[in-house]
Amino acid sequence: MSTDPVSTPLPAGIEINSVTGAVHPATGHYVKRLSELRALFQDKDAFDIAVQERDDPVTYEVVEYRPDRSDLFFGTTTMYPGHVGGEFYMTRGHFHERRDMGEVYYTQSGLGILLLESRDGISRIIEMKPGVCAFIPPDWAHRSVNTGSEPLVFVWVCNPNAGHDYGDILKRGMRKRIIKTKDGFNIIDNITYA
Ligand code: PAN
Ligand code: ZN
Repeated sequence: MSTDPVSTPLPAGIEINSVTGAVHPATGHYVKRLSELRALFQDKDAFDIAVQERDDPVTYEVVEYRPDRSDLFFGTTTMYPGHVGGEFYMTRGHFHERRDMGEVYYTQSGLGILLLESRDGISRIIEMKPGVCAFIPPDWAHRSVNTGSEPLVFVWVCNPNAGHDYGDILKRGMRKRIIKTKDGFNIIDNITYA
């Protein structure tokens, strides 16, 4: 096999700031504000008040480095701390469109929970803390939750063709919710799971 630069990407070293999640150079970036995440939280009254009182804060942001013509891409997700009516800030959560493609989440800073759910409804959690590299098997839904008081920053690595399927999780939710307690968190059943 040749390494024709026209058909294969070249090696690159990308700087990742483990505290801010900044990626340099980056090829893409988006932010999610709290108001975009209403469907996720159980307590809609607390949600509406939180959006207004907190001035619709950025809840998480995603930065990516996507080489052309590669079978891998990676980036960071930075999740800010907070909760809505005791339910910690979380990502939307998704399955991959490609059911044969998993992912890796490597936590850089902060504390959280990676909530996983198989198609047949098995729930698993993986603690997110610096040094823990989580393996997300193909066809497991995944959502991250910041249970700490600092930003939760993790690096993810995936196939660029994996795609995101948000529909199922958005419609029915996940089976578990992560709730704030006096000195940590609790995992409870989601009573609105459809
Ligand atoms: C991650 C997620 C990112 C944001 O890059 O997309 O953490 O979470 P949501 O996409 O669920 O809002 C990933 O898992 N990519 O496949
Ligand atoms: Zn994913």
